[in-house]
Amino acid sequence: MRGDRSVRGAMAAVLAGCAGFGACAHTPERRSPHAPAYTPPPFAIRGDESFRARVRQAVFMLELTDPEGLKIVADHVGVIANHTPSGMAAYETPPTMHLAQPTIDHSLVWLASVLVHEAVHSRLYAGAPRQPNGEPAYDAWGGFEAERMCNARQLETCVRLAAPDSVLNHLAAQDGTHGDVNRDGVLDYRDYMLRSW
Ligand SMILES: [Ca+2]
Repeated sequence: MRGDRSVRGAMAAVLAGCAGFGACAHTPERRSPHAPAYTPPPFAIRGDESFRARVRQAVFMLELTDPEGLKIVADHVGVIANHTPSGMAAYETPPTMHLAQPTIDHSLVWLASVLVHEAVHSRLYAGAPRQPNGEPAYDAWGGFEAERMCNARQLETCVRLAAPDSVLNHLAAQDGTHGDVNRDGVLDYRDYMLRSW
């Protein structure tokens, strides 16, 4: 919440600075160093206003404390959409991150770290070798080893964001199999449908 107000405050300051002049002479060069420009993220955020505000807050948190993590999102995600369940549709054009309500309602630190986790899936998808059908193997970007890589980067974000020990311990204890919801050793559509996040 604090981060979003800061963004709005900075925007309001810039707007207020222009409002007093008949012909606005505002240029980037003349902008006060205390009123940084607000640069919208290079991905679309699709959902109602509360969803978009919550995602913007998480993005702003990353901008402040894990800009490298935010760059992964910016480079590999085209749309962040309110959708059940959560997951990364890396194969869509543009790559689309789905976020369900339980993830949105989680702590802001957790949400910010999920943005990075899902973006790493998309980065893996983009970099994986293609099969004859033009698609990478699912394991290369969504399998157990891929999940471990995403969890590791998510943990790094959580450390940078000073997440509570409970969150750090939860992530550190993950073995990459959380997506196998029915615990049958196989990741497939049934697990996707059973997701509670
Ligand atoms: Ca399964």
